[in-house]
Amino acid sequence: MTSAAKESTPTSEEVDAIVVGAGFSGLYMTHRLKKLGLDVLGIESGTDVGGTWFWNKYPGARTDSEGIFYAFTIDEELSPNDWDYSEKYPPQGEVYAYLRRVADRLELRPAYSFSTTVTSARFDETTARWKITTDTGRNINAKYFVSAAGILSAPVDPGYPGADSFRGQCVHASRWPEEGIDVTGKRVAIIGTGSTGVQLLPELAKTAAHVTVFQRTPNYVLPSPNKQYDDEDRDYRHTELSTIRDGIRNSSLGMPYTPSGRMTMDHTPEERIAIFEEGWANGGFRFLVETFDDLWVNVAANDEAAEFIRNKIRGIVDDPKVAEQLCPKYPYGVKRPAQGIEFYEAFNRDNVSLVDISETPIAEFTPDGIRTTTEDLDFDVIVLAVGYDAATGSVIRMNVTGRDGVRLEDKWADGLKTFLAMTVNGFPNFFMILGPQAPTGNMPSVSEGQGAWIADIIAKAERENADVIEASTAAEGEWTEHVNAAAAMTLVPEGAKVNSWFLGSNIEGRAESIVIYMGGYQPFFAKATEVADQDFEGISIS
Ligand code: NA7
Repeated sequence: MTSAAKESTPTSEEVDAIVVGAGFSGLYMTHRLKKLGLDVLGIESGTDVGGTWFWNKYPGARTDSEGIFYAFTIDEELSPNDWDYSEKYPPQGEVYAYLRRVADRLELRPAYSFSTTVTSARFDETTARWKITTDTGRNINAKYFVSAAGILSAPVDPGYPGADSFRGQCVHASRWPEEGIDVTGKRVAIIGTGSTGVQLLPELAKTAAHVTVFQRTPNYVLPSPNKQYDDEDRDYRHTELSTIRDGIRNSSLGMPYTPSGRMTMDHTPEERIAIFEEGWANGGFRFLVETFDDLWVNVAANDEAAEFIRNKIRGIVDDPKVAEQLCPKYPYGVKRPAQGIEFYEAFNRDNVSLVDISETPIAEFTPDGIRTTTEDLDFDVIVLAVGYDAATGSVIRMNVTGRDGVRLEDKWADGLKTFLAMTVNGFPNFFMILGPQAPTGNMPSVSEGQGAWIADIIAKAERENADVIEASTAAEGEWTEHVNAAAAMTLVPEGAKVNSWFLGSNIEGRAESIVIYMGGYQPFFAKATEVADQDFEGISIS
């Protein structure tokens, strides 16, 4: 090699582990790997830690999980009683502040390269190292490569014709600018009625001249009974931390809610209504978990819940035509239901209107706004609340290539395959947190549980001086079969008809494949623990 050629060869950095992402999952993983004594490089495309809570700065953004359990359990370093969220469903700013505090206390920032995006990751079989490249021109070799890049972080681009011609401001809600958008007196469009659109509408309607909601599929929006936490709430969290955590460990959604033990059709119509009313008052995921145990599996039971919610919508929304347009006609829970604060009530305002784009689709963006198949509407601001390529998107977009040059995207082309959602055959020393086939619900609980399991297997490999950790084809096949069977026992596959991200059905051309593990949080971690206790059976550490 000539000296000129040598000079132009980009130099490679060597680290033990790369962790992509600085949200709940990435911060926890980086902390655990650093504690093992590994040289860890965190890579984060944002300018700061926070992940979801760094990006989603749109008005109204807040958790659907209660603050008392939306946190880590790393007590030694974090002194959990030194902080409290001020509200039951903490707003974005408070969760962002919490994660910044975590990063400071655990001294994680120095491990991170911010404003950096991984552009490719390739497993080099001769050196058993991952070769990572970034958009900032870095080439890094790492023994371990962990994607903590987020379950809902790869935004969908709806690709409307004429999008570039629009003269106003158009923004994906998850890229809301730091300085905010002043919508006072402006004409605003919100496209999408998932959790994001549902949180945005009431907030923007407070000051905008007019907000037009473009709805393709109506959502089930459960109330979010928010409140300021008082001293009693704080005392409860401080003194009952272990009870709350036991509740999480034994739960289906990583939330300390106890299933009712009731079946819907065992009750009279009057009893059912009374129980649903209580669930509605408790709001959010409590409705799903605490009313009846069969809403996700029994069509008749689901019909009862769905009709109860539709009647609530009809009762809240004054205009019967709008109310009917807002009523979902598919089973409750097969698409991620949203939680809202006065979402349906917002449609009673004079400055809010609904365009049902299942009837009159958006044809194109124009310089002045949006053209549907029947009308032209002018806007100053268009907000895209159109969702994400869930779980797979953030991983696939890193162009991950494993053994024999196989791309992860191609491996998953006919359907998702993992072992325990965290490892993939053919992709040695690669791990995912909140990747496909993971349980869903309270995300910090899942992040921490998966991060701990990954830290344990890496610790074992390090103790044994092993080069390669790799799930077997058989283990991957059995787990995937189990994940698919668990989904088939529920009504969730029905969501494919209404673009549910639970099945990847919101992504054009994507093979339908269940993205989340429907078996639940407790069974997932029971299985992961069993595998670990049996010397990580199904995974070769060699
Ligand atoms: P979601 O829940 O995936 O919702 C996206 C919304 O955007 C949904 O109403 C979609 O309608 C709509 N959408 C998507 N693409 C289009 C196009 N091309 N045109 C019109 N409307 C469209 O995303 P969110 O950001 O609201 O929430 C994500 C998660 O964050 C949520 O599930 C919680 O876990 C927290 P569709 O239903 O596909 O007809």
